[in-house]
Amino acid sequence: MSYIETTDPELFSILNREINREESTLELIASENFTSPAILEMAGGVMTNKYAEGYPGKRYYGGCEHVDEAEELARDRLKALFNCQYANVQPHSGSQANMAALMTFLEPGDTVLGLDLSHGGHLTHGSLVNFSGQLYNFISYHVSQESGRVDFDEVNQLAKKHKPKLIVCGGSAYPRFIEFAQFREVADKVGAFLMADIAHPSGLVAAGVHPSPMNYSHVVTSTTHKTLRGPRGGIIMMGKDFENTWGKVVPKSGRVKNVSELVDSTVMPGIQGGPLMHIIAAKAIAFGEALKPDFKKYAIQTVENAKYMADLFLELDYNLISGGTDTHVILINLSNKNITGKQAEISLGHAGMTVNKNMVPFDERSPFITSGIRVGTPAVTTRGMGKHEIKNIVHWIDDAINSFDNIAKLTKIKTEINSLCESFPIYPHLAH
Ligand code: DSN
Repeated sequence: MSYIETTDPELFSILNREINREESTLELIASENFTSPAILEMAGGVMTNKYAEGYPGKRYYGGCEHVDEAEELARDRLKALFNCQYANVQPHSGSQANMAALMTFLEPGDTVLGLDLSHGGHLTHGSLVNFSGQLYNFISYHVSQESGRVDFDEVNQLAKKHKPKLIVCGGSAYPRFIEFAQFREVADKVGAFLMADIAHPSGLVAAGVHPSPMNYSHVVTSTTHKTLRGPRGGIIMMGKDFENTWGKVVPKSGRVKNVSELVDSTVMPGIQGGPLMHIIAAKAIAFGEALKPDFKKYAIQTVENAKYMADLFLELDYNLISGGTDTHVILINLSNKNITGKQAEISLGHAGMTVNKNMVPFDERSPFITSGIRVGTPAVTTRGMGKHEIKNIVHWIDDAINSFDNIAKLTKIKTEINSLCESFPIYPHLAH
């Protein structure tokens, strides 16, 4: 029985429409996924009621004995998953995780290098409309026009010229492995910290199908809901904690000895108050799931599906940034297909496939129109789809792009997709 159905039919019907949308369409947004029913249950559980400002064993509120257990388990599992010495599971989101990491290592006005948003970076990597670009002197590096990969000649030049205090690597639309070792080499040359934002590939890193940043980065941030397949949230990790004696991390308090203590205090009380304990407990479930062998199979299949999808797109004369993918992300420049990213997003939406329009490197269109789309395989792989379905999906995408003004054709594709989706249910226990 649903309590929402009885107490708030209006919201119940909205919820059911969303369940039906998720079940009956193909989710191809690279940053989305479907959590397990266990994670959904915990995220909707009673721990939402608990105030627990502080950290396990050091809270500002009574009655924290059980949420302490959940947070300790989340931290321990996260450390085991990424083989790291320090973990903070409290950031409410990836942006909060990045804000805390930057505020730990930097003072306002410090110089930082980050990947340009329109070349695959992220808002929190120095965009002027974001706190990062407003508080710090971010200098953007780019991908090379020829290879679509990070232009390390430029990164080296910028590092030499601007002497950044920190370099951020990673992004939201970068189809290739993040080059942690190369970034660390640049950082060492100029005495900069290296921060790796692995929000996108963290599930692949956990499963060992993407290189790990832990031995190269001073600090690592991620979301928990993309390839990692947990509840929506953020995390901060350090492969190895180090003493605050490097002379560059400014002590926020005389009592702080290690950098991990600085990160903890920057998250809370620095930028957040009460942690979302229901979400932290749900993160613990997700990390537990990711430690199991099935998760590795899922991560391998996610990348295989993306590589196969990329090959099929290339056969159909699509222009893929960097010529393919190493991960779950494919970034397509649609300029040779006479359609904008915005038109493609709308057309695919009518056909029952969800993607997002995306700037491509050197894009001449605005972020509201764009020349590209970003496509990802984590969610369809979680549903159990493999090569056979991927082949159909690419043909449907191609048809929807070629027939973007033909509503009858798009509706026919949607019917076929609805029928495929019925064979790959996500949450049968929620069906009405
Ligand atoms: N919005 C996320 C994404 O789609 O990649 C990044 O924060």
